[in-house]
Order: sequence, then C-alpha cells, then structure tokens
Amino acid sequence: MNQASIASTSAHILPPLPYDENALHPVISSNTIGFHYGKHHQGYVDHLNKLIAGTVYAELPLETIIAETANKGDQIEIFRNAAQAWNHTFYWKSLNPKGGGEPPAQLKQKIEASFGSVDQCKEKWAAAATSQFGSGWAWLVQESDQLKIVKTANANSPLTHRMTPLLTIDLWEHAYYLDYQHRRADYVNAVLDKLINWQFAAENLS
Ligand code: MN3
Repeated sequence: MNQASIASTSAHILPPLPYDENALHPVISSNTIGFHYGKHHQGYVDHLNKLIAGTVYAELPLETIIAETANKGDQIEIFRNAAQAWNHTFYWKSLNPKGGGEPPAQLKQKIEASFGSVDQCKEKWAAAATSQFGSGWAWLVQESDQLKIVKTANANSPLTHRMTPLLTIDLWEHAYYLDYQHRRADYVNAVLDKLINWQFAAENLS
C-alpha cells in the first residue's frame, strides 16, 4: 500500500447529517446548515486530517486523539480540530426535526431528580448558554448518577472532564447568526423547545 492510499484509508470523514439540510427549518435554516455542516464541520475534519498526517495520531480514533492532546499546549491545534469534529457530529445528533416535547420516562425521572423539572432543566440550560462569553458549547451531561448543565469554551468538551455528554448546543455565532443575528437566547430557546433530541440523550445515559 503506498503512502497516498494509507492516508486516504485512515483519514477521518465527515459523517452524514442525520436529516436533510432543510429539515430543521424554521428553527435553523438550510442556509445555516449548509455553511455550518458543509463548510465549518467539513473544515475541522479536513484540517484535522492535514495536522495528523504522518504523526503518532494518524491512525487513532477521534476520541483517543481528543484524550491524548487535551491540555498539551504543543498539540492544541490538533486538539481543537479533533474536538470540534467530535462536538459537531454530537450536535447534529442532539437535534431532531421532531424533537422537543417530553423526554422518555427514565430520562425524565433523572432530569426531575437533578433539576426539579424538565422546565427547570431547560431554564438552567438556556441561562448557561446565554451567559457563555464568546464561543463554546452548552451541554447536558451525566456525572455518576447526577445530570448537570455545563458550558465549555471554544472546542472544549466534557469528555476530558470525566463526564458523559448527553446532548449539546453549539454556541458559536456560525450556529445561529444567519437566522438570529445577535439573539442567541432566541436560538437556544427555540432549539430546546422544538429540536432537542431527548431520545438521543436517553440512549447516551450510562
Ligand atoms: Mn459549530
């Protein structure tokens, strides 16, 4: 096998979107998805492949690259692109055209135990999302038997803090600016009410 074919077989690929680009309309437009998935997410994957070619990270799964480059100052570009590639795939799965509404029963019980009610969970999530200064992510996570809302800056992930991500909302301006401009709270609340994929969260419970 020559070098070129080794590189092409080990390269990370952009996973397919779980729905059509226009499926999240009117909460998130196909215009936003086209740039966000087709340019930003693709860009992180392409940049990652360039950065890891010929390095010790070249053959490793994405999660391993994230774990092994987190908090290593000299590998920060690899970490950022690997984490952004992972975060975006997780974000697309966190949304569903038929999302929102009531969580499945077992998840709902855990939400009520941790936050009081589903509404209180969503309020805390929206408050974290709107108070994140600059770019980042707002997550529903599981830490032992407790559910929590955490926010991370830039590419950072709960994966490297021993927490299990259940759902995420992208807070980078490219996620909402074409549709909502500066109104991040409107984007976050619309996602929580109409798109959030509670079924996916239930599948992620450990
Ligand atoms: Mn993004």
